[in-house]
Amino acid sequence: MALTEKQEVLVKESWEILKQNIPEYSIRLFLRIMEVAPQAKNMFSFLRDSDEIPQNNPKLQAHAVKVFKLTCESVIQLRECGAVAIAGSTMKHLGSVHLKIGVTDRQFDVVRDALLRTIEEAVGEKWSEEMEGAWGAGYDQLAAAILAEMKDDAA
Ligand code: HEM
Ligand code: ISQ
Repeated sequence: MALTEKQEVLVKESWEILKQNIPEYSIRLFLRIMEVAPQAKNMFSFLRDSDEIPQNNPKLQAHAVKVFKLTCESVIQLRECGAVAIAGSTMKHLGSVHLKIGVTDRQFDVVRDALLRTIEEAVGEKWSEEMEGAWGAGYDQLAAAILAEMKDDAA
């Protein structure tokens, strides 16, 4: 799906809002994922040993930031180049990390939904169908690229 310039602006705007409160949105993102897919908790090395989602865990926040940021970059590239152009080495690395952990296709849907709902909550009344479409398209491209690397790696 081709994205509009306005959608790129909307995504950049919402990223600015997310950036201001990473500790909180990181936790929310994880809580949402765990609600739908509790078994995913043990996949994360920094969550495995605790009963709850740790509130002030730098590793957790760093991971969540990467997910938000990569998706945001993916939207921008999709707009500018019509495709995701994250460096091949990064994609290969992400493919192998997720393959090794055993992430499934369905879990990509869970994370997608959790990501969109977290952004929706963060931006409040600025949320719109256009914004959702942009973040969703960016995520889909990124997820497809990671899944392709995973299948490549597995072969
Ligand atoms: C690790 C991004 C989807 C579970 C990572 C890392 C990044 C990342 C950047 C860190 C890699 C490193 O350590 O160098 C993404 C993006 C996704 C995605 C952009 C979707 C487009 C998923 C899904 C799951 C998942 C669907 C399933 C629940 C994990 C786990 C780790 C990881 C368990 C390892 C964390 C650790 O213990 O260090 N991901 N991910 N990811 N991802 Fe994802
Ligand atoms: C997927 N991969 C790595 C880190 C993550 C953090 C939050 C939600 C999903 C993630």
